[in-house]
Amino acid sequence: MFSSDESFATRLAQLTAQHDALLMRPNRPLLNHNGIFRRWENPVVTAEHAPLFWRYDIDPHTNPFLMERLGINATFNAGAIFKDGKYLVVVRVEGWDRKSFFAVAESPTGVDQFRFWDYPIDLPETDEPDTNVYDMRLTEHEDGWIYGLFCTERKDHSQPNDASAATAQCGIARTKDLIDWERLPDLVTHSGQQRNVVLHPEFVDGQYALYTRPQDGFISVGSGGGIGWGLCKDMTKAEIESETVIDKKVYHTIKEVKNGQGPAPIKTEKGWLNLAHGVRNTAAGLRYVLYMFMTDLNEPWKLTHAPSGYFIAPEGDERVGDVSNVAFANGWIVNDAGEVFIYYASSDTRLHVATSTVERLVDYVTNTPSDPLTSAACVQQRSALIAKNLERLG
Ligand code: M1P
Repeated sequence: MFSSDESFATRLAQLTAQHDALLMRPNRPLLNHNGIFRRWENPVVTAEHAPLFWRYDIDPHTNPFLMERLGINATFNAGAIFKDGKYLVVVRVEGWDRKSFFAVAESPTGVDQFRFWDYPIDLPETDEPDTNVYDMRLTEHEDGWIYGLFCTERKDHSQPNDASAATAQCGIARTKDLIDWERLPDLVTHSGQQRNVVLHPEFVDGQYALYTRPQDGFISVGSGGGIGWGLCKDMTKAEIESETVIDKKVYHTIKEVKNGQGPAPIKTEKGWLNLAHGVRNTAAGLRYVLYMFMTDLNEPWKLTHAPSGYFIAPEGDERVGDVSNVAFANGWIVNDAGEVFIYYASSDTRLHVATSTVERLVDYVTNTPSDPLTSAACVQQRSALIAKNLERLG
């Protein structure tokens, strides 16, 4: 039962204290790690991080029971950027009403104390309004703009009798400060649908370069072969004439069913570090994991290194959520010390951080053997490692 002596003011004070405590809760790295990255104990942004004034009507006259009027369901799949010494994530926030929107959360440390700015992003629309927008990838382009590329989802009007039929395309907006956004026309490609489109930070052959993910349907990529690459002359009317698959789906691997570019790649002396997600099917449904690869510094459409298997897979509590068994990342940050903050979401529900360094990730990507693709070849690969180690151990 509700307590009868609990006044509006008392309950608001309790809610405020709990919320403040959550936002100020220190995070700590987990002791066990694999040498590649470290997980942190607490998720960095959860639905409970949303300000109370986004969710409650705090006027006792219009909301005497202090009810949550516009609840938040999930906070996940965030773009990320390091700006003026602050770690900023552009979070996919999903209301109880299932619609997603973008909101900036800011932290002084990158691992805790994330606090949402007062208002969500007021994203302008095109002539064809978006029904749902999500998964923004931020790119600080050498042209001086910060671009946000995201999925815009609309009803598929070619299937009027199917209330769940949708189409996915790449929406584009740009900004200088993450506050005022200019909406540009959606990307035009010659594939049926697009999701997971990411802008490369530098011009290539004098043109904008984009990672794409061509797909035939809304969920199934169908004949879409993997992560694509295409050039476009002008982001204010972006069109890609032809897409080439640079990282293809492969039978019986972590990216057998589909894959997609994560955030914009990180430039290193050895090449571009890329983070992506791979999807395979199981009897329990799709399983999403993260993997990494490196592309050539001067020809970023050429894959040079691909470590075997996954980089981050959902673990423990991460495995359960609105869409279980999903690890997904579309944002990472390199700070001035070369530390890397990988913002990954678990099961379409909450946002976590894993930390590493550019040096470690380059070592991981360039020195980890690649997937030999068959059981027998994997045994040979592992036996070679065992033999080398046993010789060393004497
Ligand atoms: O539900 C898992 C993910 O599914 C989609 O990713 P993809 O297009 O690669 O299948 C996206 O809707 C993503 O937001 C979501 O996390």
